[in-house]
Amino acid sequence: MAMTKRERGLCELYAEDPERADHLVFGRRAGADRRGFLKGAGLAALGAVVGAALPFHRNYPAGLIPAALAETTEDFKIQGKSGLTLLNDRPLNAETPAHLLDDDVTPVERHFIRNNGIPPENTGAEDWTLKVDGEVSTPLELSIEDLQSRFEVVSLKLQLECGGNGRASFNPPAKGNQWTVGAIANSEWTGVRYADVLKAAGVKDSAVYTGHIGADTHLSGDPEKLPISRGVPLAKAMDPHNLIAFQMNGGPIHPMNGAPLRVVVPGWPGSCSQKWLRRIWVRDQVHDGPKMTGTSYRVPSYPVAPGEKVDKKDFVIIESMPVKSLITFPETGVELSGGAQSLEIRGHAWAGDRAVRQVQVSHDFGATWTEAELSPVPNPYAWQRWRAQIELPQAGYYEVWARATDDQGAMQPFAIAWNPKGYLNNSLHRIALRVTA
Ligand SMILES: Nc1nc2c(c(=O)[nH]1)N[C@H]1C(S)=C(S)[C@@H](COP(=O)(O)O)O[C@H]1N2
Ligand SMILES: [Mo]
Repeated sequence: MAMTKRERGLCELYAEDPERADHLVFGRRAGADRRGFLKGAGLAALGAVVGAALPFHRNYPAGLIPAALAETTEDFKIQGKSGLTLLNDRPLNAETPAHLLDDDVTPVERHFIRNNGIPPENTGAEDWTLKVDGEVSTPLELSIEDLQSRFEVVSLKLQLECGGNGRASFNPPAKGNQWTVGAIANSEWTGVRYADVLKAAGVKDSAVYTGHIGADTHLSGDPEKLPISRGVPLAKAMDPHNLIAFQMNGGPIHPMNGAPLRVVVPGWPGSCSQKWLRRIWVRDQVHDGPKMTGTSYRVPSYPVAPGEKVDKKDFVIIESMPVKSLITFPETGVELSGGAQSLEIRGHAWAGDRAVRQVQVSHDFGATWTEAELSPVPNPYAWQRWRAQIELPQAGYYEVWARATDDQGAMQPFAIAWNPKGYLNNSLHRIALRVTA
């Protein structure tokens, strides 16, 4: 099923020629001030487009697509999931609208799905086995019961984000699933520490990387081909927060999220977290399974211009994901009555291998920022709740923007650092609000 999305055309219009796009959408005069200064017919047209007057219109940047126009709501039904937006049905890919990610722990039915191939039909736990081999002194073959009895069982809230989350906003567009903001989740995973299992197998000095093999099959139907097989460097593999998980939120893992056994390597691209896990192959070289090589889950090693051609040899493997935040309340597009008012904004923030230091919110197109209150993290690698109170001075159209800063001072940018495959978009999240008198 191919989905045509409304904002695609708008994004392309803006990609080609932002000034002309402003002119077409708002009637803003060509040659008018680049830094937003809408007046006369332009301002009236922008107001008509977003359905309200713009109290902070003077700050509205030129060439910016209003958040009110970049919304999609396309529900699809899959057993045990609700409210997700379908991006592709073969392989199945579905994301979660931001307002449905408001819970501290993401409910199973709202955890996004990112499949590269065809999920296995049999996901029963009874006869499932995990093999650990390669550069180890004692290769292992373990049932799920073996894992539970031989190793300490732990539960952690862990954020899992697809490396391509945010791809839909790339200009020029990048091929692949057009994730907007919802390929992120923070469920509670129960399992054994990945590191404990490696230690039990006895990692040899020759080991440098792990490789994961799952039970899903290639779209082509070729049984010799794996849809995806990625891994992590040994040092990351040994982090005690990586799990080999057999439960999700205290119950069974959803079949589309990797039942009955999966890896969860938080903070790195979701693709490191193999679902339907059958084998961990400890390697004496960087793992070279499907989607480890070429341009998959890789970015240029230096900044590139939008649309620039990049030599394959200049791509490097993505490791930690960058600092990011999401506004989960209110829902974008919400209409509030009563004119001037105070409003709570809330969401989550996370920062890959790093910690979140600060979250700020703006409701005047970035002219001023309000500090959000940040809740303590329940365990490392969980996302963090933040809340901010904003004052809306009058009826009109507002955008609320949120940006997080990590513990090394890296801040979410306003613009996207473009790369050919559309990875790592951590530009700030924007929502639209309308206030009526
Ligand atoms: N076996 C297997 N594991 C996989 C994938 C896959 O297609 N097959 N997709 C990966 C990718 S790209 C991501 S982002 C995460 C998504 O996990 P989820 O579908 O549970 O949200 O799973 C990863 N693990
Ligand atoms: Mo992914």
